[in-house]
Amino acid sequence: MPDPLAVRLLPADAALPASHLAAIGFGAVGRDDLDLVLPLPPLATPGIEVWPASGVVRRFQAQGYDCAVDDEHLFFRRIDIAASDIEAAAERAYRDLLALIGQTGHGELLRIWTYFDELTVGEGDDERYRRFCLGRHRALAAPDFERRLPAATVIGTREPGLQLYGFASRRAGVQIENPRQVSAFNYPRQYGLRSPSFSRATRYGDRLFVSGTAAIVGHETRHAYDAGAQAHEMLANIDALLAQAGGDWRARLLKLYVHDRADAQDAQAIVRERFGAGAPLLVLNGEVCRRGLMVEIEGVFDVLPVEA
Ligand code: 3EB
Repeated sequence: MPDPLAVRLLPADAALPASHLAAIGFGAVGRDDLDLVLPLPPLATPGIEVWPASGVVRRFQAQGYDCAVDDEHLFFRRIDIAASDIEAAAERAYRDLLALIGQTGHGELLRIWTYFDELTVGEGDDERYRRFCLGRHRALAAPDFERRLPAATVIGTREPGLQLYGFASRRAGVQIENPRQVSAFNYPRQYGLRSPSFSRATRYGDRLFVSGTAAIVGHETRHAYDAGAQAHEMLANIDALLAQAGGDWRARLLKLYVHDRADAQDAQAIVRERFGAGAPLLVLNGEVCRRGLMVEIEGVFDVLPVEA
């Protein structure tokens, strides 16, 4: 396959290519031809992420998911507006997802995004994000499952409901962990009854799917409530991860999540300092998985050819 899952950031009003696996919007988009519109208001230039297909696309529904498949990939998405018990909803969604990929033969999960409301509401082990992690873990736990976890993002929205999308393949990706961070699946007990089930990144051919990355070093939050210092720390994490993946990488899509609108400009400037003024960057208003974390970044990267 020439260039699988070559996502592009397009202007919010761009026409969709005739054949695409998925098109995702953010905030009030004013159009109805997208596969999913997430309630995350853009805090800079709005855009849509478009995932081109390789080959003919077939759309169908199965296991509570709306799906699209091309020659090798499965796009899946689910909207569960009634997900008030987040632990049960997460377990259901991830169990159904495993059933789905078993059914279609796309057994390798590459990348998952999950969004829900009131992310950090509740105390201690009752916090909704931690209960989400519990339900997800219950669905995914199996012998050696930590070695096969997809890259992931979990971000809080202001609208009720659980929304989830991602990609699976017939071909496996390669798990990449970050030497600067404890693997999330090995976080200690203090962050919840079950650790978050995701990998820091998935390498898939010449492409790297980087999980949501915050100002966590080891397993601890750095610079709590300081968006500027956290932006630098999260970029140091990204650089460590890219180095660990090997080679030189160019960003083809970056998403910066900012908890407070007031921090958007500074955080964006810090990211553009690192990736360039013209980097394909979406800045979105959303809540990060721990109180005190003000910013998070994720990305899709391409490996650069080695100079002869
Ligand atoms: C962190 O590193 C920040 O639970 O799937 C980032 C990306 C985070 C994914 C997840 C959580 C998740 O722990 C939070």
